[in-house]
Amino acid sequence: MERTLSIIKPDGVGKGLAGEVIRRLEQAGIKICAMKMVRLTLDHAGMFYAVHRERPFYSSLTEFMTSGPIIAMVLEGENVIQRNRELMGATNPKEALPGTIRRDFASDVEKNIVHGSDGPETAAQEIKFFFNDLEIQH
Ligand code: IDP
Ligand code: MG
Repeated sequence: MERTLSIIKPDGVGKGLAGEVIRRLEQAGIKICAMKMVRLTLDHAGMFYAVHRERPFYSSLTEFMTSGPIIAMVLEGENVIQRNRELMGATNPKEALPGTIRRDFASDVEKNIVHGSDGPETAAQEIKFFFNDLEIQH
């Protein structure tokens, strides 16, 4: 059994897509074992995306991530890291497959509706960033 962190980004919440994203996760048989709505500060967005610090889009990305509330979720299931990434689609919605969340709803490569951890180590780190053990259902 594997866990991953999913985020509905400010554009997803703002466009009223939280229900649609959650519906797709549930329909895929993925268990949601934690959920909260938060608004990140610039410091927290910077820490969350620290791996992208040197990238040209870092400051725009971190500002975007603070532009409104986000919904963070812990997902659980077999191979859920990869399965969530498949539901999300490629980072750039133009390259994402039809039927994926990003292809169906994202406006551009930055405002791409959802985040999903990319591997077991980042998943563990990212889950800890948002949730303590008491907040995660077993
Ligand atoms: P991922 O979210 O598909 O894992 P990453 O490469 O980890 O993609 O990038 C993190 C986030 O940074 C993306 O989801 C997107 O919001 C933003 N981003 C990635 N590449 C670009 C870019 O070339 N221009 C603007 N924003 C980008
Ligand atoms: Mg990533």
